[in-house]
Amino acid sequence: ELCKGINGLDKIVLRESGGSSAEVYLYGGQVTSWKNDHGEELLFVSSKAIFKPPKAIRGGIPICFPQFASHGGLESHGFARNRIWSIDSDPPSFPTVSSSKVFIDLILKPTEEDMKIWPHSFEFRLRVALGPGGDLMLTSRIRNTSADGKPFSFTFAYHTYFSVSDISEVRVEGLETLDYLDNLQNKERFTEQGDAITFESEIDKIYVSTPTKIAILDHEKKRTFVLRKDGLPDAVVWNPWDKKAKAMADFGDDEYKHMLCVEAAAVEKPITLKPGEEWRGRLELSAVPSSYCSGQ
Ligand code: TA6
Repeated sequence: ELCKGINGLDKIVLRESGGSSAEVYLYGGQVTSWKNDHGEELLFVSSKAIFKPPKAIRGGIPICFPQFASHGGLESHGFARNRIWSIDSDPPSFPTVSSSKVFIDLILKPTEEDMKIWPHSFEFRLRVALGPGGDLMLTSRIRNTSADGKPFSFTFAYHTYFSVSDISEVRVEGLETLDYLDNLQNKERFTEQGDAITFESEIDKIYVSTPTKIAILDHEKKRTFVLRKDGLPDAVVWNPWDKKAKAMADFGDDEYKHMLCVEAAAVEKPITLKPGEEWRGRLELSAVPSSYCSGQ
């Protein structure tokens, strides 16, 4: 249902019959909560997050569009996460065969102001859905609605903040041996080592040409997040660690221990749309019990 969230910002609460739930703020079209059927919060939102435009909400699933980071001259991560989205009352039929009955459709179109900084007209339709087992599904459909015949290019990410019990006991599987651009080393290209990724310091890597499925194993919670993506060839892994955490006003000094960003993205190769063309990017998250023990 539509209700008032923090600072009176509008948010939609989705409840699934099995007990799982999700919350989406119209501000940023941003998911800020995803709970399993035991009411456990699966996403991280900083206790110091600022729910006040134009500051992006620190946590949940920020939508990075029309650019990821500063790959295109706009403000970091574009402006979609800094805008108030609308509820899309008459979405064109959603071809995805998601069996979910519980969803909300949001839409974002550029304002005059936006057209000054990014002179392209688009319609960005976002569907946030809860599946029968509590899976969270996000589908973005971005259409070039320019009348001037001009194509446009963009980069994109679902900047997902996962809640983890202890970052030093988390492993990520599915990215080993892949190439990545290291944001901490001038975006230089490297190849990842041969086994699961573990964390003992700041990481900011854009893995390119990644598989559709990535697993994030939380030892203490005996829980695995499974991230499935479609139309999003890259995956960004980020943890600010202690120094960077302290430097962020909207992030608690110790909170880096309890979060990890694994972001389904299209960064290395921008997406180009001719007028009338539509791009679709899907993210499906599930949280399953896992018998993983660290050091395995
Ligand atoms: O996703 C990684 C990243 O690009 C990092 O470089 C860091 O800047 C992070 O995003 C957070 O960006 P933000 O603009 O939300 O503070």
